[in-house]
Amino acid sequence: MSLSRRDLVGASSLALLSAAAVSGRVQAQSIPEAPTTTTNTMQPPLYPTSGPDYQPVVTLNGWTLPWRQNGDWKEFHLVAEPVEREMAPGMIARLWGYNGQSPGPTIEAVEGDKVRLFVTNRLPEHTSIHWHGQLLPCGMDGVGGLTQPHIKPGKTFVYEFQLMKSGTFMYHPHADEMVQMAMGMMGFFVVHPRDPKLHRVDRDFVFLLASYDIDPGNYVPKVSEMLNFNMWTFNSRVFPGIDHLVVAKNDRVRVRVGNLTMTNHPIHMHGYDFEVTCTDGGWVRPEARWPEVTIDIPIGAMRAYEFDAIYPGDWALHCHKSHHTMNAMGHDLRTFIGVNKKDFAKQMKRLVPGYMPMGSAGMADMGEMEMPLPDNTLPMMTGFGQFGPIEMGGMFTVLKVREGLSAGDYKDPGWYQHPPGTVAYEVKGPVPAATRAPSPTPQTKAGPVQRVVKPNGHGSHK
Ligand SMILES: [Cu+2]
Repeated sequence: MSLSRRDLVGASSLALLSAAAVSGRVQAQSIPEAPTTTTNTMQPPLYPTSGPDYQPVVTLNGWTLPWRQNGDWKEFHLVAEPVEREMAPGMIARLWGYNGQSPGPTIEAVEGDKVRLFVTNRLPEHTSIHWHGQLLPCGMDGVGGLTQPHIKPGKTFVYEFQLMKSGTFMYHPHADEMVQMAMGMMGFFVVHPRDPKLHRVDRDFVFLLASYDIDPGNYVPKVSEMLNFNMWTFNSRVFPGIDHLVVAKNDRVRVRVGNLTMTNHPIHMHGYDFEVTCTDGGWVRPEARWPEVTIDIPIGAMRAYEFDAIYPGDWALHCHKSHHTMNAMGHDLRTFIGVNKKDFAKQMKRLVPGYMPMGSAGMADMGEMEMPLPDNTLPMMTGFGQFGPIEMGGMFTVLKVREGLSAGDYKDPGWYQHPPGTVAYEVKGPVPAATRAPSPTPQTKAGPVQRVVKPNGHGSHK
């Protein structure tokens, strides 16, 4: 039987009032181990071994934090520390994160669970953790200075609360936020419904949007940046380093996205329409949903959308701000479209030996160009598909829907084998010239020629 919200609120407020009395104060020797990882490959979903059943999430290029059951409590141990994150092959960022990576591991639990979260600080400065979206006692809200003393370097704090509702939440510091979020400190917090049949899907993907400003050739983000970010990431990875979303045909799929950048991101998915079913405020009632193909993820917000994967293919999934599907570039790049680069290059080479003209017909040539780059820098647009260069970077990945994948199989199935006759193709042979549109109405001394307007609104020109 599932707990009603009323039961939960009643039971939990009692539990919360007496949490310390029930649990006793935790002693240092009973702190659970802190699992850690330094890899950036997606770990298989962590299926529950006790308690209510649920379909666990998968974290793109990430993992879920194992917990320990201790009496009534699910215990987790997060360690805030400096980490190295490969953003894509060829570029490492020196970030701050949790348990070996940025973002930190995803926390998963069930509505009604009592969770005890240990947080150890191995950063050079103090921190705290805010549990974004959770309903909890004020003193567990993690705002340094306001609801608790800061966690000093070397110290461990404990947060204890009962999970009041299922949904899509996150965690991040509420201490020196400008620095700590710019350095990559964040993670997902998914609470599954107590009733396993409620909001059940077959595959459930999570990723956080983060932005960094890392100058070409550098490793550490500039933390004072307000606007001019150059690395736009899903889970601190950029295309072509972002995992693909691998899905079996006819799966019910949920994608949960949270935004911890300083701008909004219109996330667009090709091939499907879908509905937002959950925000960090809770589940959206079915009668309040509408179809979309792009959803804006506001700053400091989460959105979860769902669809039935009935159309096989390789479908692009990306932020629709075109500069967010680019890797580091000079923002002062001049536009040379329409410039005759031969004459220009001759003059430039006299001034700048080794000057390379580019961009006079657009910038697509940069997608396949092999140009020497500074160390630890990714090409601005890169990545290859089965038909050529994809010319992307940043917030771009692929939804791969395939027939016949078994449940729990997230291996990359390779590129989609298009059925014969279903791919856009080039016309062979002469193509009729485009007909010219009628020229504007001529002016005469007597004034404009009157055009006879037919009832259907079209002019009388032949
Ligand atoms: Cu964006």
